[in-house]
Amino acid sequence: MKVAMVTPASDLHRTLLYRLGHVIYEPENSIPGPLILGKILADAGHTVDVYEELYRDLPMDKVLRADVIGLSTMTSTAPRAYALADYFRSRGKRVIIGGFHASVMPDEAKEHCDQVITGEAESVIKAVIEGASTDPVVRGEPIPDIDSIPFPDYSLIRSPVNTANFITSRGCPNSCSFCTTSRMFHPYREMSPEKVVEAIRHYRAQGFSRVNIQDDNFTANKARTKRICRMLIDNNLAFRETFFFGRVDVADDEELVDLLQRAGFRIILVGMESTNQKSLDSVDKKQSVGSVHESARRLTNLGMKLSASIILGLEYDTKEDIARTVDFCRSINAYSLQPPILTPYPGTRLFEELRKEGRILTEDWQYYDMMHVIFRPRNMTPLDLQKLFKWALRRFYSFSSVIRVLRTWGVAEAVKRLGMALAVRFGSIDLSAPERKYRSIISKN
Ligand code: B12
Ligand code: SF4
Repeated sequence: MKVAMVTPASDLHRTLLYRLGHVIYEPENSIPGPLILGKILADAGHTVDVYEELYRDLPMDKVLRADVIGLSTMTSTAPRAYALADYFRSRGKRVIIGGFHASVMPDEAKEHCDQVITGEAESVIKAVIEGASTDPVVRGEPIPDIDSIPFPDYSLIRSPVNTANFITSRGCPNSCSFCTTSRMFHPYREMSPEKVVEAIRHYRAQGFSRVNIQDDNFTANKARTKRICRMLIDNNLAFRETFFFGRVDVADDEELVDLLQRAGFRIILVGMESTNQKSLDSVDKKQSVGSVHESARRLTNLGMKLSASIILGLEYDTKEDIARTVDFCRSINAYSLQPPILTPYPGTRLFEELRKEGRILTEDWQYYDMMHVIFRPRNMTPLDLQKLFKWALRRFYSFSSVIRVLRTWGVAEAVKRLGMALAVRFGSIDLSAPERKYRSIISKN
């Protein structure tokens, strides 16, 4: 059978402005799930093509050559996935929908397709595509031994990709109330260090010079992380600069930091979230502000590139708290700032709580992208929080920071920072239809 797997992007993320932003901000990369499922289907003898819509429009004529089309959903991409699904079905195609959003809203997704797969789809994808499993909603059970799952196969992708995203564990041992991934991937499972090294060898052989490790917490099991690092160093397989998500407490283990750096794991994204302890506690973060700050400072002092993620809009945060957190990140010379706006994703405890309190402003899912305020915060208006998001970006990616970046990381990074400084200033002048619609939602609240 001929199968196309499509990862859509929302109307907003397909505008010229966002596409330009992607060029500056991140190297082209793909969501791994469809490439794993595609590999399973290709091994079973099907012809598979995988497309991403984030960086380039879909070549519809090619997609429509498939017999079956699989669509991946995040919450913000669900409306676009549904529009595509309706179109593909009108052209006589069989359509399957899966991924994060469809897993928690299967009845909604079902209206637009032939079958929905919820959860991790590896165990059922072949049966569904081949017609052996015909229920309208099929539950994919998590595979306990993730070593047995094939690597994402980048030879199947027909869209531009220059970085291989790869995940070496599934889920997270913690359970923060806003988090969707720890619910989607449950229980927490780890790939063996041997398998991780095999994957890195595989991506090197495929010609990749960059890999992003997309585990929710690559350092959750420090002994395993150390073993992976040692094996990469011993086999001379380290990439120059690998990105990963970690807990800030890696800083407490200098041996680990040293091994990570020697194995090329130099860009760490850490969820620092807030400088307000009550806010941290409100989302079950189980960390103290003081220790997070101390560890973050130590990480930058030890030469790691720290991508600081702070959540804007936590229950008890005030404008002053947010300003203090941004300034702290500047003061320690964090490599980048990610200020996602708190987003109550359907399926999380947070969504249920805010809905019960009547604080959800819209269920137009396209705005659930962590860049739009879609709930009423406790200590400020939604518009104030939306403005703070833009302020945080402008404050961190200031023109004066370009000099600091030049001194710390050199010319290439300084040029990138200059691009960001321009983008966060002029990017807010967005006249696209989705932004106009959003402004009308937020101004009423
Ligand atoms: C890599 C990644 C990206 C990459 C690549 C994404 C892309 N090109 O679209 C980049 C950095 C570009 C990105 C961007 C965004 N991302 Co992102 N991303 C991730 C990340 C960190 C890892 C993905 C991964 O490796 N997962 C592991 C694999 C195994 O899972 P999977 O790909 O989801 O696939 C499995 C299932 O979902 C299912 N499945 C998936 N697709 C399909 C399709 C079919 C047909 C079927 C049957 C099953 C199925 O089966 C797969 C195998 O088990 C996840 C977090 C996470 N841990 O998942 C966030 C995550 C998916 N992203 C998220 C968000 C919000 C975004 C952005 C909106 C952020 C932003 N503000 O720009 C954008 C939207 C991009 C878009 N397409 O419009 C959220 C989604 C939350 C939600 N519930 O909707 C997540 C969960 C992070 C979070 N905050 O919790 N992202
Ligand atoms: S630590 Fe991160 S990945 Fe783990 S539950 Fe909390 S937010 Fe989710």
